[in-house]
Amino acid sequence: MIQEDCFLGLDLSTQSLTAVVISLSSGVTHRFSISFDDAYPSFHTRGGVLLGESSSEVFADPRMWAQALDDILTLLKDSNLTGSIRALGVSAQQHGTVYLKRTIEKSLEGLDPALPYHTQVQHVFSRDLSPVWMDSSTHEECLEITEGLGGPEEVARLTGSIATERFAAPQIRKFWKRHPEEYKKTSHIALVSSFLTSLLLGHVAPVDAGDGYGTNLADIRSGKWSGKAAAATAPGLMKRLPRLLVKDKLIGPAPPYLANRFGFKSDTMVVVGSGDNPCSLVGLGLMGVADIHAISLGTSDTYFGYAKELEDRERSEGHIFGTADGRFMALVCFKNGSLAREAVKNWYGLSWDEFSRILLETEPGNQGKIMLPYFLPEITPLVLEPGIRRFGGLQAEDVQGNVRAVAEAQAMAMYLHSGWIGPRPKCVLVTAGASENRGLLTVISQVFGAEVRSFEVKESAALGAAIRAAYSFLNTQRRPVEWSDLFESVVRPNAKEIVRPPAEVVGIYQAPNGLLNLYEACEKSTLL
Ligand code: XUL
Repeated sequence: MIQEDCFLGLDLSTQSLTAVVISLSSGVTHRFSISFDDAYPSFHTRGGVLLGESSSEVFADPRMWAQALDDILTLLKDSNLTGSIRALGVSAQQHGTVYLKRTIEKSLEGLDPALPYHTQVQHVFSRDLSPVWMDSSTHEECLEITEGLGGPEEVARLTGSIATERFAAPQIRKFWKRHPEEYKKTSHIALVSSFLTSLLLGHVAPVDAGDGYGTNLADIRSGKWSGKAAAATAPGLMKRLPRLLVKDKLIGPAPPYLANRFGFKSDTMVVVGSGDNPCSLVGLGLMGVADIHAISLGTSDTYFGYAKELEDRERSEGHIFGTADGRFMALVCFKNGSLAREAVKNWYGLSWDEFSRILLETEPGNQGKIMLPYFLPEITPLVLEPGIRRFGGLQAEDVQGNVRAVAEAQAMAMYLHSGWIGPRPKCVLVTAGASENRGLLTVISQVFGAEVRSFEVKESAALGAAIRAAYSFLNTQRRPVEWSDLFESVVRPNAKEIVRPPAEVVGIYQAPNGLLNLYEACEKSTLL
């Protein structure tokens, strides 16, 4: 029997590791997922992370990620899938940094196929825990970097974002300031995506521009690390950074460990890894498409869209990242995503079905009742002290009012903070865990006044990583494909829900004195 070419995408998110296998004729053929809290109790994570001394410090143990990689590849092997994978790619939560000693290269070269990854790489870390994207403890370092680079506008112009608490540069600076000896012992600083890719590749992997531009360290015009930004961050940083690739490419064949331990073919290729949002852009079929935007409703909520050219816009929030085709994407990130929705659901002992039904049955505009849902410190707008604020007579015991208020707040914050990206989209694609909640899709379509679509395959980041592997592999094999060919075969057939808002409802939010205006005023009053 001739086995069809398959491609594997892995997505290491905040709470889980997911694998998606695709074939060009059948689309998504297999999905697997491992939840960190359930599978690895000895790491004591909650929601996949560990809190530091203060709740603004948030970490994860990279050994847990290595163990999860071993376990998911074993699942794929036990399902007889690894032998048909022609190329694979990694997607991962963005911004987290992994600190590696010089010995990493030797450890990866000498991996023994009888043993799992984590027992063999446990001593290669010069920093035990990796700070992740939820960490907001580096405000001071952001101010120092901003001063070093000549002000916030200059940092945003150079690197695509103002100095941002969760990004690699301020995190590295904090590590260097507090632990100079450990910093000295660090030979390589990987991002989560390049760390996982390094394990698969057998040596230290490059970083792509999707993830690399989310560091405050790259010059987004030249596509190179910025010596100036590195110098403003920590001494000797340039030589510790991996190679930066502006466009996707295959970075090597799978090493013998992958063949001998998991049954991959020795010519299985590895594509450069990327962040979960740049991968979702691909998994939603949005490469080259600027008039449709996307929302990912995961642990974080993100709003993003593709941009062919870099436009010089005044901007103090939101980010510019690279894309697989060497172009750009604009993104805004909200920390109070699924954790805020879940907290409100749990206050009232509701199921997700009941939560959704309340959103479908309650009046749009919530009779002017508003919540600012900062259960955790918020990224957009920047709120370092968490707290829930209620306005317009919203009472804590009002179940329906609070459910509607948290969903409307999240959708309105996305609308208000995404205006800088460009013309409003004609359609919004919604993905990740909560995209199966019809109530949330309906509220988003009402606030945006746009058609909203969701997909059968909610794991768009892992799917995007698989598509990126397929694209690079097939084009390198002289079997040219366009992104749109791949989207036709594996993304579009999966559309599941389409929600269109009635015109009279949109006015409730978007009219000059509508709820969006009121929400903006509430936000401003608490930020001052
Ligand atoms: C994006 C961001 C998050 C992480 C976690 O800037 O911080 O979306 O990628 O998934």
